[in-house]
Amino acid sequence: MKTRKALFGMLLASVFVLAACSQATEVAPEDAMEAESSEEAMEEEQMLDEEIMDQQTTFVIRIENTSPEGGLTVLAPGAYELNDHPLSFFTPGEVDLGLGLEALAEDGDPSVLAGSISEMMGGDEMAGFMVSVFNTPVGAESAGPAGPGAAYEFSVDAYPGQYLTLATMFVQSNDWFFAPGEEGLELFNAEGLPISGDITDLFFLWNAGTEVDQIPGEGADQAPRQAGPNTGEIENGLVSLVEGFTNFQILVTITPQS
Ligand SMILES: [Ca+2]
Repeated sequence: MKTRKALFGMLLASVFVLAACSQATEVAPEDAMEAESSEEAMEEEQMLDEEIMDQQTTFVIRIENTSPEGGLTVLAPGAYELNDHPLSFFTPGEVDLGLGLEALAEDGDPSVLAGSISEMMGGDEMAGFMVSVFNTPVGAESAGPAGPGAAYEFSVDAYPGQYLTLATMFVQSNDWFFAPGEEGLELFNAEGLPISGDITDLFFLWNAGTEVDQIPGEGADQAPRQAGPNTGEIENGLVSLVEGFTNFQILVTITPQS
């Protein structure tokens, strides 16, 4: 719900901005002074925007499966979102939002989640927002899972103040996925400099709470063995951190391009 509220807030904010812009062009002569100062304010705001836009940076994000050959870690195609505020595909301690995280976490299908978020935001036209999927391992010819030694990579253009989140399934599970915490990743530090390097520590293994867990790597209802998508006992649980399981190896890096 928090995500929805935040999205709705942003939509409202942009409506007000549009309303303010259209008002500014329809002032009577006696309001000229006021118009002038509001024009100045708008110019100032625009300059500030340009300043921020000048600091736009392209970041390459790499999610690598560093498990040894035959290791339990397999990653699946995932989704990512860029926005102007802290963001997450879920709220820890609450049930799944029903936007498509379930298909991502149970079946490695990020398209439902990316599609419903895009729809909620009115498409990809809003400045500073984007949602998409990463689905083809580096060097592979087509979309598919990333086994030991394989990696996904994608890039985003972001300016100071923006946040990124992403999620990718831990394939040998019923409904587990890797993602950052509730606020996503703040792409610039307090000094306005782009973050860089190994950010694995900012990622966690989450349980979507949508399907009852079986032993990792063995469950008949887990993606590699299930009869079809969305097969398994419904759990109706809460999104939470996976506890007592550490048999996974990933490395996440972020590299700002100069
Ligand atoms: Ca399943």
